[in-house]
Amino acid sequence: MIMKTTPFLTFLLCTLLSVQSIAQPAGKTNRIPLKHGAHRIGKRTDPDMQRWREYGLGQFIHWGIYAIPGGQWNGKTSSYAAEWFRSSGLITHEEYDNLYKNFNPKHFDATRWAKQAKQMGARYLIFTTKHHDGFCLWPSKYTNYTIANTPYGKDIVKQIVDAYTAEGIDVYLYFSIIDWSHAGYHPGAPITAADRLNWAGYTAFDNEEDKARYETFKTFTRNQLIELLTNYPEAKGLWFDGSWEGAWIKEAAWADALGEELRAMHPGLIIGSRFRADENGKRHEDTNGDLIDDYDQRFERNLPNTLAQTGGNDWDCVTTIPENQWGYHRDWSLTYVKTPYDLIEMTVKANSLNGNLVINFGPDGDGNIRPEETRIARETGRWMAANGDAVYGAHHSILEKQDWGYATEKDGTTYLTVFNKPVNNLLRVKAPRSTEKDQVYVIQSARFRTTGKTAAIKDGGRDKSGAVYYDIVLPAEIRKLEEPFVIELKLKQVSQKEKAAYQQALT
Ligand code: JFZ
Repeated sequence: MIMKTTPFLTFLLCTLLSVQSIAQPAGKTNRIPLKHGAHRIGKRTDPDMQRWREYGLGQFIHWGIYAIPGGQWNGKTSSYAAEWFRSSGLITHEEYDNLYKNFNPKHFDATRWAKQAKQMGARYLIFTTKHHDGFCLWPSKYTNYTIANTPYGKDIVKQIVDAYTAEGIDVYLYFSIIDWSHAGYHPGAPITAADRLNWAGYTAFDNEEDKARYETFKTFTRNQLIELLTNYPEAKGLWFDGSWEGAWIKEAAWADALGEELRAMHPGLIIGSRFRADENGKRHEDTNGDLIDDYDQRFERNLPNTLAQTGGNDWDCVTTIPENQWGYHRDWSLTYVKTPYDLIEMTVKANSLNGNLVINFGPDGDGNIRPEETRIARETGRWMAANGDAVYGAHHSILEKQDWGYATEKDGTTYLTVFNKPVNNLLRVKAPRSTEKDQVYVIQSARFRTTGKTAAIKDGGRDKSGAVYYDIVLPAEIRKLEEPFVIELKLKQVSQKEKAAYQQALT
């Protein structure tokens, strides 16, 4: 049958088709050509990125002149993020911009910090070289607003890079794209939903003067990044922040070229997804849904719950210890403060979903790490030293998420990290349906990491899906534990007949 198309039918068809393509996100088959989207589909496979993937746990440090007020000024306390103190309303900009003249952290000892991070079990550090206020912890040639012009005078970034590198902890440089100290800096107009739909009509600047001044800021930003990689070649990567503002988003092409330039001068450089947007203003994931740059930079509020939510990307997640405080705040009574077990749970969860967790510290204005953080680092480290095999280099396991906690897998061992101990002391493990025909999973061996003892296991039956259940019996030494514990399992796929033999041997 030949269908006659009338102009009206053509119009109708076109409308339907175009509505369809708007309503559905661009799928893998319907790719939109991009100049400044992701330059690679899928994960990096080189040794530097492989090393990144095995870190498991990292430390973040927010340090700068905001540590001097520590959230308080003239007897008043602000619950505002301490590192944003300049905008808190408690201090004038003039007062804040002169704080650096008193920055003299006489107790600062980079080696002490690095040894503590090592003891905590951190394998990488992200360090604030420059936060939104623009103050540089290294003696940048391109501004006077640096550590060189404080009473302290010495290069802090260098001491950090040297001390952490000496402890075998890789260093990543945090760099804020927002810089309130630079005359050419401008946030641009905020990106609105309408801007996104009509990109062509969007302008970051409504006057030529701001636009011209922003060019000086771009040059300054490029100079500083090249300077950082030149001065600190041991740094493994860059962690960008403040890249959400309109003026920067509009610079997609320029930022893309800068990223390529930085990669060329520093082979293996690792850059997260918070550096640049694509030409449509899309951040993190480009217009086609592909991750921009090397890994997804997440925050605790979007710690994923399932592997599907990670999009199969490399990712890490940074977290504060008190709520929403990254820089030093004198008063930690204002919000909930995470415990070492909260942080350990986030760490194990992240690794079970193929990500790393990064715990933030905010040292004070004298260069001390506060006692609460020291205690948290020590207790986290004590647990990591005993159970780190469940984290370092361990990734998603074939076990689905279960009530008792999280499963990770490394080199054929499955690690169950138990956060919720069942009151009946039978820890039920569900092994999925086998991928081999007529086979099931058996537990070949199970061992409590804390005691080194083998676990007794009861057969827990199976369900219609073919999944098999096992009940691990928790003995008295494990029942009385008040901390998360790890069970090491060896799982094997066997025939039903062989399963019976295994079961005999185990119980
Ligand atoms: C940014 C900064 O403004 C803040 O001061 C701190 O340095 C932090 C690490 O980064 O704040 C953010 C940015 C994004 C999210 C949360 C805090 N987020 O997407 O959840």
